[in-house]
Amino acid sequence: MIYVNQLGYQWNGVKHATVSGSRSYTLHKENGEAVLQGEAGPLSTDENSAEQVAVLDFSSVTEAGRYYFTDGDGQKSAVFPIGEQVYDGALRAALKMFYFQRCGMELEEKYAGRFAHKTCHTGQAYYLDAPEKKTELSGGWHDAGDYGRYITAAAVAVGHLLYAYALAPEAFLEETGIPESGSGLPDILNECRYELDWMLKMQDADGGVHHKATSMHFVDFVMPQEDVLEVVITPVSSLATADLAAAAALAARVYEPFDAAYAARLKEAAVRAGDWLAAHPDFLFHDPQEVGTGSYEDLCDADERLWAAAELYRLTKDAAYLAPLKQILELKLNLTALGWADVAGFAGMCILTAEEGCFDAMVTDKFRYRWLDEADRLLRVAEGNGFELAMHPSDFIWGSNMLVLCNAMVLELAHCLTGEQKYLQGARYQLDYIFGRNAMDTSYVTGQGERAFRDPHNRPGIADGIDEPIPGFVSGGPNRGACDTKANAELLQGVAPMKCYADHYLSYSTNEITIYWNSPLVFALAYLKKG
Ligand code: G3I
Ligand code: 9MR
Ligand code: ZN
Repeated sequence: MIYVNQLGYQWNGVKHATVSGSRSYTLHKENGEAVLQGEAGPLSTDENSAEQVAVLDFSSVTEAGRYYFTDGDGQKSAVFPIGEQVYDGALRAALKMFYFQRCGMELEEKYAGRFAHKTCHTGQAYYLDAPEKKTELSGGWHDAGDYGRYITAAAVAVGHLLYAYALAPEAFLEETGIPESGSGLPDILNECRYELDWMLKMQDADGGVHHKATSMHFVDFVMPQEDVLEVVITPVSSLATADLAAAAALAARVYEPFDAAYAARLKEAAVRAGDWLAAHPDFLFHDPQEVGTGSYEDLCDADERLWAAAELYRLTKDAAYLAPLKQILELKLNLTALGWADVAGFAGMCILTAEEGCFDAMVTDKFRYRWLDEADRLLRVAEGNGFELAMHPSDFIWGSNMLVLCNAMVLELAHCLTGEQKYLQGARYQLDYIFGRNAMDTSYVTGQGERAFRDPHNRPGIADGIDEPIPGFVSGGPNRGACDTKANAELLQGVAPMKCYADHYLSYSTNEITIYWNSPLVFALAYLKKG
């Protein structure tokens, strides 16, 4: 087999595919004409896929057009283009995904096309701790294939998106076709505001932030407006409070030039959450067992507090935030992590992109050193296999595609810090994997690429009766610990990590979608567009 990036390759850029099994290849134009023939290799065993693979370099082909490969056995690869700006459609679709996740508003046909649906989840929500107390809680994005709304997941998604905008604003000039388009705000900020407004509703007057708002159990596969289960708000956690402090402080900074009043509101909420954190120094998270939806269990809030301290300091320059920041930095944290559980990498983004002199050199140097160290490690891992993928077998966990995409983000920030092309190229290889250069021969974004996955675990996409999936959604991807009816230990016995995947809507542990799996794709593509 020959695995390719199904979205294609920039005409004048590096072009790598992966050959598997046999070394010989022929590149054809779409009409069949052979344009290049050769042997890649030598083959070596890739521990992630357990296949014999090698890199196939066809950078010499620069003529725009549509192509495919055949291997030694005549097997055809997916058809792919060589051209200009091959990712533009994917970036637009990946950002539009958040509109499709919107809760509490009708998705009108003029924006959602055939995926339009009526308003959902506008009833009053109640507090688990005080069931007689009810509140209006509409808005925000559905977290994933379920209809829950969870603060830690939300903050991370907003974090990826706002940093995408902050680092590559020129990638977001185009409107995405949402109700607020043309408001004067770039659409990525219109979209994030929809989530932020809901997040603010999850905060108490004393600054504490509730962990999640979901029904008591996951609803069946119904359209969102048909989910009439009551929404319950679970208790305040230090994780959610720190994440909201961080996301709101970051947002205050980003929205300031557009809307000073909104920025002030965000700042006030962030500072109030920061005050709550100072008054509650202990870890606080109680996941009520009677609420059977996602837990987003996380046993350490030091990294969330670190992100909050960094953003609050950068926003306010109040020295009170520096002590916790420096204290936490003494701990052994993964300073480049950008996922829902470990967020210290966002503190890194904040500190490393701040104006000169904002943070003292000790802090900045530590992050810079650790960031480049990690980026170099990723490059070494990628160089060691024929997919040029910066993953080890143990990295194929639930949501492995998030790891791939966050690795791309780490490499891109390394490029931003140093200007070194090797980091940018490393990031491109990670995107090659997402778009089909992988042992599943699958593009993990719906509607993007000839062999894109089609059957995500996503309630509206299943209940709408439409054959095609809603476009622009990233799959969680291969999971060696898969645990659903379509992918599990028994079915996957002896299956290589990169192949522990089932394109089936029942496979929530390999094929669900979430906001924080799409958001790093938006970042990665936006940064590449900027280059
Ligand atoms: O981090 C450990 C790693 O150290 C260990 O080696 C590995 C071996 O299994 O596991 C890793 O932990 C995994 C963790 O995700 C990593 O983030 C767990 O096994 C795995 O069960 C856990 O999965 C999470 C899943 O919920 C179940 O709790 C996913 O990350 C998380 O994205 C997912 O989130 C759900 C929400 O709860 C509900 N909404 C949908 C959403 C997406 O599926
Ligand atoms: O739809 C749910 C998904 O969002 C979660 O990630 C997953 C794991 O918590 O659970 C899904 O819901 C399933 C539930 O756990 C078990 N019964 C079937 C539900 C739908 O497949
Ligand atoms: Zn809803």
